[in-house]
Order: sequence, then C-alpha cells, then structure tokens
Amino acid sequence: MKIEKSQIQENNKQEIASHKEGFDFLSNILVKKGLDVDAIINKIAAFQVAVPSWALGAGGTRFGRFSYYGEPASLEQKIDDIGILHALTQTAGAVSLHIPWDIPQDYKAIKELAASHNILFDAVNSNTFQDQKNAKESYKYGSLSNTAKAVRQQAIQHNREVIKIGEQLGSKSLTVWLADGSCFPGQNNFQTALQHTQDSLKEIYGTLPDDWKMFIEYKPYEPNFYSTVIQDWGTSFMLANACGEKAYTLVDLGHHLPNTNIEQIVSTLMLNGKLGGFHFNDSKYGDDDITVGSIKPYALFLIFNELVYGMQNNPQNPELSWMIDASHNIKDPLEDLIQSLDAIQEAYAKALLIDQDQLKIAQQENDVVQCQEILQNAYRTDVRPLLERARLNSGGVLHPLKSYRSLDVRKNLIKERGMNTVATGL
Ligand SMILES: [Mn+2]
Repeated sequence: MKIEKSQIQENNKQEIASHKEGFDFLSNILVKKGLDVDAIINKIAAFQVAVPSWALGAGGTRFGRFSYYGEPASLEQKIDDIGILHALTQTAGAVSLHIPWDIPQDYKAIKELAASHNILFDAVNSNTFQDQKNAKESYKYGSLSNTAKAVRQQAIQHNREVIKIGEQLGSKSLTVWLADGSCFPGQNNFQTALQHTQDSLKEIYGTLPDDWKMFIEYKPYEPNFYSTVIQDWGTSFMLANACGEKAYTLVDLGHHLPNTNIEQIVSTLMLNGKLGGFHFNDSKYGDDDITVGSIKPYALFLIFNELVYGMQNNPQNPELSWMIDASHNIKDPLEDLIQSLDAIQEAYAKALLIDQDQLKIAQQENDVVQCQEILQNAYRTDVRPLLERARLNSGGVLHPLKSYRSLDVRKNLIKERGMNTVATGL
C-alpha cells in the first residue's frame, strides 16, 4: 500500500480550518514572546528520525509473541511500511537496517524503492548477540569480549561485513551494541573482557571508511544479569576515545538504571564532541522499550533541552543519528511508531521554545525559581499546532494517527499480505 498525495490532501481538507484556528492562536502568543515561529517550524520539519527494520513487526517478550497481522514479510515490505509512516508524518525519512535479519537481495532495487519513498539509509546495526545458522563459533559466552580468539574474530568479521553492506546502500555509520557480559560473579575477568572488547573494536574501527562513524552503545544489564562489558556511558566514551575520532557514544534512553540523569550524560558527551547516536524509547522499570513519551515526557523534554543546547553551542559534536528503538508487544507497530514520532517532535518543539538567553541570565543570578519557570513555561505550551504546520508544509497530514485509521491502512496491509506473515527480528 502506498499513500497517495490526493489522499493526504483529502484528509487535510477536513481539518484545515480547525488547524488554522489553533495555529493562529499559538503563533500570536509565541510572536509576542519574541520567538521566530517560522524558524521553529522549519527546525521541526527538518528533524528526521530513522525507523529500525526490526520495528515494523510485533515485538515479542521471552514469554510469547502476538502478531498484529499483515506484518511485512520482506525488507521491501518493511521499507513500504516506513514509506507509509513517512508519507503521513514527514518525520521518518530514514531506515536503520539490522544485519543479518535484513540483508538486501537486490541492492539496486532496494535503493530505488527507498528513494521512491524519500527514505535514506541511516546507521547499520550488527548482531553478535545471537548465533546464526551455520555459524562456526557461538556467542553464548560473548562476542567481541569472548575468551576465545576465534569467536572474537568471527564477531569482528561480521561487523566488517555489515559495513560493506552499509556502503552499498549509502549508510555512513555502524552501530555496535554488545550483549557481552556475565550472568554470575566470577564468570568473567572484568579486565580481560574489557581489554578484549577494546582490541576487537579497534580492529573493526580500523576498517571503517573515512567518511563513516562508529557508534558504541552501552547498557547496564540484560541479557546478562550480573555484568555487562559496556555497562555505561563512561565505558563507551573510554572505548570511543581508544578507537579514534570517528568513534562515538550512542545513548539509548532505555539503557540506564532507574532515575539516571540522562540529560546530564547527553550534555557531558556533547561538550566533549562524542555523542554520535541517539535511540528513543521510554521505560518504567528497565529496558522496557515502550512508546516514546508514554511514561516520562518531562524527562524527555529535559533531555531535549540539553540536545538543543548542544546542537546550538557544540560545533565539536557531529550531527546526531536519531532512531526509534522500541518494540510493540500489543499495539499495531505503525500506530505505535506514529505516537513515538509525535512525542519526539513534541519534546523537541518544546525545547526550542526555551528562552536560552533568559535562562542563562537566571542561572548566572542563581535565580533558581526563575530557571524552573523558564523550563516549565516552555513545557506547558501546547505545541501541537506547530507540529501540524510542519507536517502540512512538508506534504504530510495534519493528524497522522487519525488519517492512518481513516485510510484503513492495517486492513489494506492484511488484505495485501495476509494474516499470518511474520516479520524477521526477535
Ligand atoms: Mn538501542
């Protein structure tokens, strides 16, 4: 299914009057505050988030998996699904491939298909947390950190192949997330495991093309429950520095222990020019991977405040690779992604409203109350009309979820693909 321009125009026709009313009201308020509304809308419109190829099917837990039907059975169908998301939201202009789940069969055809949806290829993701069929070595006891050299070499070789696949698609970055660690005290020698990991990463980094970046993701626990080799941002930062200037830390919102001050981590990394990638999701207890902004929207706003500050003040930090890294156990994945994209845009828009000059003055005067007022005034603003206008200007729909439902997208996908297709992934 492909959403046609005429369908978008038809959907917007019914909503345009109420949108204009809401937009004019908000725009007046913001202009009176001295904000450049057009500049804010342009920034929102330019903000594109990659959708990972594993996010288009129903996610499972270790207890079971419930299909949402009409799932994409091939990489082509996954890209078509992102095309639907992008046509409606104009925010999902990139795909992040997971290898080996989504190795293209025909590169030229896949590139053409993605281009027809205006979708770029963002970071490619390696997988050394699962054993693949016919693999010689097993990752049961780790990959890049494994005690056996043959296993480490297999994992290094896999990452090199992922880079080669990415090069053929126009990707410019590799994301490495390791499940390596230990389940029981004494199982691993921490120093040996870390040293092996650093040496392995350096070998991968050595084959990275000049215009590529390597993102090193961290996570405190799971699937290993006693220790993880790259457990936190500090370890990732240290490894990135050991590799070189093209290596960066990747922050995944769910990969922190409860109540971690993620906004401060973001800020520290950007000051040092080492924040490269960013994965969105939300969590209540652990790496729950639920819809962005569904649990802690204020925390997301505070994180965006630091991201915006960094984007405006840290030329030493590169442009970030943004990706949604969530799974959908009981929702239609496309509806869940629409909600996540919306929450991301909303937090970003609110952060753009923060009066940075006034905040700086209040901070210098140690006016703690005023500092909080400035942040919360921005946070309490209903910015949805700005998001609508950004989508409208880019050719998307005013209300993506409503249009998704009125266009019967899922019903059409089931008709095209059948009930029982299953997407590759976990
Ligand atoms: Mn992630």
